[in-house]
Order: sequence, then structure tokens, then C-alpha cells
Amino acid sequence: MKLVIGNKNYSSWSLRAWLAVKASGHAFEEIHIRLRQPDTKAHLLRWSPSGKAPCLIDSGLAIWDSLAICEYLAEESPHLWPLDGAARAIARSISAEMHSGFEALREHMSMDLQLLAPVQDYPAAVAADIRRIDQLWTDCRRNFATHGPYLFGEYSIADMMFAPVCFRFESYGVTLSPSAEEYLHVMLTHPDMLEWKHGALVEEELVGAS
Ligand SMILES: N[C@@H](CCC(=O)N[C@@H](CS)C(=O)NCC(=O)O)C(=O)O
Repeated sequence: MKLVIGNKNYSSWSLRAWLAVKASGHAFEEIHIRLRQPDTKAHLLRWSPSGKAPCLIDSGLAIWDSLAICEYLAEESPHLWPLDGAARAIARSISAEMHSGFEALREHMSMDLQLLAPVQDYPAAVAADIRRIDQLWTDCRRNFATHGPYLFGEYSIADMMFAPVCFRFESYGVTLSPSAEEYLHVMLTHPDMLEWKHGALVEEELVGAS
């Protein structure tokens, strides 16, 4: 398996797919494409039909878009979604909401793992996105997380979909409710999150040195 990803520092969509491949247990090769360069699109199009990262290559089959990659992996590894049907339905709902929403948060708090810049005042739309995410995290953990600290107890695709938000909240020093804060800490200390972050910092050092 190969996973085509953008810069670890910035590529929030790549992070989701990378976490899913890691959690699936497959050995895989990372193909790194540097984003925001004149030739980025050409490099991406060599692998990814959409010209975007991430793209998973499995036995010659290209699967693009983070959520589609997660679903593809979950077909073979059903534990990537919560096993209970109701929990799985809600996990898919919040993952889809993340995938297609929260535009204000994306626009004003882009993922940048090198950044530590606490923000006091957000535009109202960003504050509304943060409140909604806090509520989702709190509700899911209260209703479903009876056997573990993640959104549905066990670590699942729902957590992976919100992983970039966790890095954003850390970078911008976002204040959350106690339950959401506890969840944020759990995610930020997950070994795969720490590995990705380390990769992002090393990658930027290399870029800076070149
Ligand atoms: N909905 C897509 C979004 C993918 C996306 O926008 N990827 C960005 C990197 S984070 C990209 O490839 N940008 C390069 C470009 O658009 O030229 C997904 O979930 O994978």
C-alpha cells in the first residue's frame, strides 16, 4: 500500500487518511507531495485522479478523498467504525458533518503544527463552529464512550476525522468545556498523533534547511 500525502504540517485531509491506514495495521509507504508549489498539481495528478491528497494506492487501485479512504479500509477492518449500529450511525453522521462543514473554522484556523498563537477573539462564525464541535464531542462521549476515552469509547474513524481540529485547537489555544478539554488531551497524546506531529516538525526543519 502507498499513501500519497501533502506536507504533514498543513495537510489536514492527509492526516485523517494516514491515521486510518495506521489504525488498520497495514504496512504502507508514504509518498510526500509538497503543497503550495507551482508543480504541486502535476505531481498529485500522477497518483490521484482528483489532483488532491490524500490518495491511497492499493494493488494498483487509487482511492481518493479522506472519507472514502477511511470507508475502504473499514470494509476490511470493521473495528475502524464503532461496532454498535446506533453508535456507528452517529459516528458516520458526525464524520460527514466534519467532512462537509465547519468552513469558518477551516478558513480562520488553518492547521499549522508549527504555530502556537492563542487567539482571544474569534469571528462569530468560528465561535459557533467551536461551540458545535464542543457539543458533539461532549454528547458523543456522554452517550457512547462507556468503555474508553474516545468519542465512541474505542478509537475510531470519527476521532480521525476530528484529529486536525485537535491540532488546530492546540495551536490557537481554544478554550473548551471540561469534557471536550479532556478529550482533546486524549487525542493530542495518542501515539499516532504524536508520530504525525514529529514528522511535521522534522519535515519543516528539512524544508527550512534546504
Ligand atoms: N475532500 C478532500 C479534500 C482534499 C484536499 O483538498 N487536499 C488538499 C491538501 S490538504 C490538496 O490536495 N490540495 C492541493 C491542491 O488543491 O492543489 C479529502 O477529503 O481528501
